This record gives sequence, C-alpha cells and structure tokens, in this order.
Amino acid sequence: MQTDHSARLFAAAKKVIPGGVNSPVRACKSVGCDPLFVRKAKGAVITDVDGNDFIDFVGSWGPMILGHGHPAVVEAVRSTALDGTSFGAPTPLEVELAELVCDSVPSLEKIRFVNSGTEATMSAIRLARGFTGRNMVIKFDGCYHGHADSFLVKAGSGVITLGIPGSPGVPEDIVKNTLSIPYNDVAALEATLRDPNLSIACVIVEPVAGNMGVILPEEGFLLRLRELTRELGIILIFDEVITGFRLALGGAQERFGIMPDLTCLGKIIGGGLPVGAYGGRQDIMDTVAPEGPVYQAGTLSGNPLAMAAGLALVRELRKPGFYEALEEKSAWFAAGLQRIADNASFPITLNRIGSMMTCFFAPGPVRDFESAMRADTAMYGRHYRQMLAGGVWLAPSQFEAAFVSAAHDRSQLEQALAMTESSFKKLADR
Ligand code: KE4
Repeated sequence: MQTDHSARLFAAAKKVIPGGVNSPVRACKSVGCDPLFVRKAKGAVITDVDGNDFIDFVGSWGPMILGHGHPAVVEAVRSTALDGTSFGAPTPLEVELAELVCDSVPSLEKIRFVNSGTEATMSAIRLARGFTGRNMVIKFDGCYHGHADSFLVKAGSGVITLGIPGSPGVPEDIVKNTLSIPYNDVAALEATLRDPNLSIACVIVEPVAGNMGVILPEEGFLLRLRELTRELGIILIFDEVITGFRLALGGAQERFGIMPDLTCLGKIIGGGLPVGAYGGRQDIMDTVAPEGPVYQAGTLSGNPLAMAAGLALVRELRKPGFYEALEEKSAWFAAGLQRIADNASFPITLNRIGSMMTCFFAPGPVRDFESAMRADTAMYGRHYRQMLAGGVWLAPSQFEAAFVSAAHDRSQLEQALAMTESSFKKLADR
C-alpha cells in the first residue's frame, strides 16, 4: 500500500502540531504505525491522500451513523452557508434542533448547545455543582467524558492508550473532587454514594461504556444508580455523547428505560460538525445563565451550519424503520464476527449493543476497566495493521468502539468479515 503522501504530511504536521495530530488517539501510537491522512470519504468508504480506499468502522468516532457525505447533510450545510456562517445571535435553526432533540430524548425538557462533548460534560458538572451546592463528582474507571480537568482521573479513550491515569496540569485541588469507582460494581456504588464524608453533587456515567472498548451495563446497574441518586438527592448525568441517537432515537436512556436528571450529547447531533449539548430537567436547566446564575457561554454555540447539519441528520434518524434496519445489519455483522472469534485459537471477547461493538483480545467477560486492561494491545496493534493493509479502517486503539452505519452494505460487511478471519489466522500463525 502506497503511503508516501501521508508520510510527507505527517512529517510536516509534526513540525507545527504536537504529535502531528489534533487529537492524540489519531496518532496511532498504540497500534504501532503512523497515521494515514484522509482526502475524502463517502458512504462507508474513506479515501486517504494516496488514493487508498478503506471500509470505515470509526465513523469519525461516532457521528457518521448515516455514513460520510450524506446528501441531505451536505446540502443542508451548503445551502445554509450561502446565508452566512456565524452571527453570534440566535437563529431559527437552533430552536428547530433543540425542539427536535428534546422531542427525541425522553428526559430532555430543556437543552443548551455547545461545541463539543467536553464542553457539554464540563458544563453539566458545573451545573450540578451550582444546583446542589456540593462539589464532589463521581465517575467510573475507564469512562471518558472529554478532557476537562475534572474528568482526567482514570479516564478512558486516548488517556488509556497513553498508559497514564490522568494528565499533568490537573491541580490536586481539582482531582480531589473527583472520585472514580469501578463500572458495574453496585457494592462500590452503594458504599460511595452513602459515604457521609462525601458531599456529592453528581454521578456522571456512560450508560454504555464506549471508551474502554464497548462495555455494557450489567442487569440492575443503571437502575440501582438511578434509585440511589434519586434517594440521596444526587444529580445523575448520562454522558450520551456516543450512545445518544446511536442506540435508539432516545439513546441509551430510551433503550434501558432509565431517566437521568441531565444528559450530555455530541457527535451524531452535529452531523460531523462541532456540536455538543447538555440538557434535562427544567428546574435544573433554568439555573443556567442568563435564566439563572450558573455561567456557561460560547461564541459558536448553536452555529447555523452545525445546527443545519444536525437537523438534516436527526430528521433521517426519525424516519420509520431506521433503527430496525441498522440493528438487523449490525446483528448480522456481529454474528459473523462471533463465528470467527469462536474459531480463533486465542481469546476474543465480542461486546456489542446496537451498532457499536468491540472485539477485545482478551478472555471474557469484559465487564469493567480491570478486565478490559487484560487485553493484548500488541496483538490488537498487529490486527489493526493487517486490517488496514486489507482495506478496513478500525479504531487505532483496542479501547474504542467500532461503528456500523446505515451506509455499510452487505458486500462491505462480508469483506470486513473475510479480512478479520484472514487477520486472525495470521495472528495465530505468529
Ligand atoms: P469531544 O470533546 O471529543 O467532542 O467529546 C468528549 C467525549 C465525551 N463523552 C464521551 C462518552 C466521549 O466518547 C467523548 C469523546 N470520544 C472520543 C472517542 N471515544 C473522542 C476521540 C478523540 O478524543 O479524538
């Protein structure tokens, strides 16, 4: 595979951008190769600057549930841009998208748009602290909620791949107000939330973890979390930046029937443009400035292009049968992966829900951060490189989700299965 243009671009990028990338996981450090630079993408196919095509299972880390370059999304951005790109003033588009998102997600009474998932989650915990007058934030080992100081404690996603628990530059004063406990551990949850020495403002959770690889909530975990937070007056925040509009129109909260107090969104609702959002109970949201005293702001919040892209995408998701078709396709693909995993000579654990999944190079069950850390990341790296050489674009980290989109067709999925089987055979022969 010819990669000269990517190599030249990477060399140039490293001279002016730290690590040559604008987000660490893209540097592919944990999978032992250099990143390929993308020229374009259409449907389920990404094309790099050397003209190599790949079947894409990263989907820009989640937003591309329709596939790349969906005509409705592209036309919405194109036509909106003709009327200007940003005004720093309210527009009809943000009202329309806010109404559509609140109508789609069960617990949303009010919502505020921001520009990233990180902005959404950092604003949500500030709001929880402002509303309750308490400071402690409880998170779960391996969950990732963006790079705001309060979250870089045993975080997932790119932080794991760097093999660090957090990050330099986060003051002890901040870290001491964040407590991270094991995912799916109801006993630890009960003990922590009932600890009289802790003044807890909120619990933030990925209702399905996507940032230590895909890990599902075990039976009763989310319900117990909801019961305890309600009993103790602790704000429950669902970080649905990945699961929102991915697992159902109403996200994980619809799929599991659990109503959080606040929800954070991102990725899909921007249609590939920079959008985040936080929302939930009106009594809490009315504490946000200018309605209330909790301050949060943003020059490009509600940006018209991003709102137009999000509107076009969410309207496609609301069409009858969308999620049923995506589930059928994803289940078929996962069944093929499972058959291949069952025949492998080394342990593979497939965790899947809806169109998000992870093949862990680890024995199962993979149910929390500790069991995910047993994964053979070197073997995953070899698998990643073999799949890339075979025209399949996977996440450059064992600890991420693979996504099936509406654009993946049967032949592309069959090709990915064939490549997976071939890669596993090569791994076994080493
Ligand atoms: P952003 O600030 O990257 O838009 O969103 C942060 C975030 C918050 N919550 C969840 C559950 C998330 O998954 C994320 C970001 N996801 C990672 C990939 N799993 C972003 C990829 C990257 O960092 O480049």
